[in-house]
Amino acid sequence: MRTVLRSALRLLLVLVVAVVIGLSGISTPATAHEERESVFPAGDGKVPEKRSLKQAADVLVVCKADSRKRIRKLPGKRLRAFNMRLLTRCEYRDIQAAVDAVRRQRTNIYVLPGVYREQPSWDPPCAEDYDGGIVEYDLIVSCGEVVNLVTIAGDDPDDPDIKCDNQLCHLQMLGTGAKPSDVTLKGGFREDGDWVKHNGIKADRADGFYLANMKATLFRENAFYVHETDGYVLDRFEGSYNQLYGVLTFTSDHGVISNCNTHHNGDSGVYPGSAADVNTQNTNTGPLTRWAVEVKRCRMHHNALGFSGTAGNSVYVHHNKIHDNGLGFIVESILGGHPGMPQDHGWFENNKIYSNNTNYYEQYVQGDDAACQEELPADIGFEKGVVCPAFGFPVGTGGMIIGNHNFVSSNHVWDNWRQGFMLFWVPPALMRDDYDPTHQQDNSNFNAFTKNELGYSPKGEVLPNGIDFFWDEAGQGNCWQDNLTAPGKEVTHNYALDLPDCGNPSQWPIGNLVKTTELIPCATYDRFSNPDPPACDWLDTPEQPSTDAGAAGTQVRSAPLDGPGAPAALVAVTLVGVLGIRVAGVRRRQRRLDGADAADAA
Ligand SMILES: [Ca+2]
Ligand SMILES: [Ca+2]
Ligand SMILES: [Ca+2]
Repeated sequence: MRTVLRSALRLLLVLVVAVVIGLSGISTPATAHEERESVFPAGDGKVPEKRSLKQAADVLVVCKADSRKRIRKLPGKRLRAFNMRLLTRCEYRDIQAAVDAVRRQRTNIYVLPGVYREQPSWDPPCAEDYDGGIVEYDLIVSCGEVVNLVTIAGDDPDDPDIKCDNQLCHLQMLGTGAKPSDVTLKGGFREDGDWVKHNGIKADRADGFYLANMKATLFRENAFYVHETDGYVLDRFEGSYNQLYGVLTFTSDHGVISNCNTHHNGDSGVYPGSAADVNTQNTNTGPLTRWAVEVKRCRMHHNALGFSGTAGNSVYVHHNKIHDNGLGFIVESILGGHPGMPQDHGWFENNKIYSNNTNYYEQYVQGDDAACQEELPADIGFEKGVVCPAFGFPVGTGGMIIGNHNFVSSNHVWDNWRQGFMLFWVPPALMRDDYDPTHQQDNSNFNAFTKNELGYSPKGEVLPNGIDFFWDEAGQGNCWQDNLTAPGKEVTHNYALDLPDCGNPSQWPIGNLVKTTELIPCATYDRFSNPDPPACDWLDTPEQPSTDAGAAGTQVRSAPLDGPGAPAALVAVTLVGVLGIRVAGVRRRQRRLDGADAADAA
């Protein structure tokens, strides 16, 4: 009987969802980056290890005219001597020129202190016919400059696999300064005010790529980008002031992203999207023994999102500081077009996740004079810290999970004014155009939140989260256990009962649609055409919670919404809500038209 009811509910839901789409004209959010069809690498590679100058098969050196001057200012005699020695071997003024000169696998390229603009990559003859569309791998090989300042492409486009086989495999690119910013790759803007380039450095099918001690800044999309690559390390780098990501890795495996500083990016600081789906058959929830990428000892701050991963599968994220973003981190199963859906097996441990309350929507996107609405990218002020969020996500949230088997343990989480963690279900039919009825509950199940320290800083200052845990009551196998609070406080959450513990995790796959449908209006956010979606409160700054919040016995919980009439009531609520959005949307369009008429008349 229960099964029948569930199936009926599921069908009803899919129908509602279909109606929602039809009525409201919601288009599912576009992916933040237009990318070619991508596949996972074979997964037989490994994380590369740093090579010394002596261990390299070949050594190439890149420098600028003023490198000598900069080297003299470096701290430390040994570091200066090392740089001076390399300077005598310098043959290239541009990083791409050195990459093009590589003749042997396992080459080390040393990049000496300087600011690299890579002018030869700006308008090469091969890019003349490029129309701005999706860039296939063939084009990356023949003319990576269409989108990248520096391209490392390791696979022969004419062999059938995506495995690296040319001289660029196992390439190491090493900045030689004292800190990443001593070697800066700067995109920035052209004279006409447009971006110089989409990406800073792209490693494409470049197995074994190792980059260290560099900064890349001001790109239309990403500072660093690793794609279809098995085995890579990005260590000690800064990625900042980019319209999308500080670092993006996509359909890649055996990665390490470490010791980084990523800030002021319009999507996220660190984004391992569609990470290799290596645990898709694993029915255990962490800790893991195999992961696709390890992200450690990074600072991700003042981005729209600190860390994100659409289909962020098997990401091991630990010992990072994630703070002062709009949203601390998210792994999700929302956006279509990402291999490896649904998301699964993130492992988040020993991170400090705090004060993620920065509202870039109000600051820079909404309102008539909003900086992000400037026509020319050069006028927006990215280099001064203007961040233009690419998506509408709940400001004031530590971590948001829409996926399965995520293991969230021993993190320190405080001062996130809306909520510490948010566990959520999204309907695949609505978000990913996946109408297979058996997929409709493919998230969020078997997630565990254990031993997290909530609502106080490492110094012991009481700084509560709005609530510690938001759950939409959906999914099976989810549990919360042994989470710690300040003395005299209780774990706060929005569930009417006690949150299920890991001995007796959640059972009922269909959640509270009132909570779930919060997402729907917010999903219509668009930086340009819908910067302030009606009925979406995610983009408002939540009030700072009082330090009295969460005192034992003062728990505020939502009223239970169950009983036999509930599903129908919820569907009705959903429909009414959606109609509301539609009406509001029509009104707004009308207003805009009126406004245009008025402007014409004037
Ligand atoms: Ca190939
Ligand atoms: Ca190949
Ligand atoms: Ca997956």
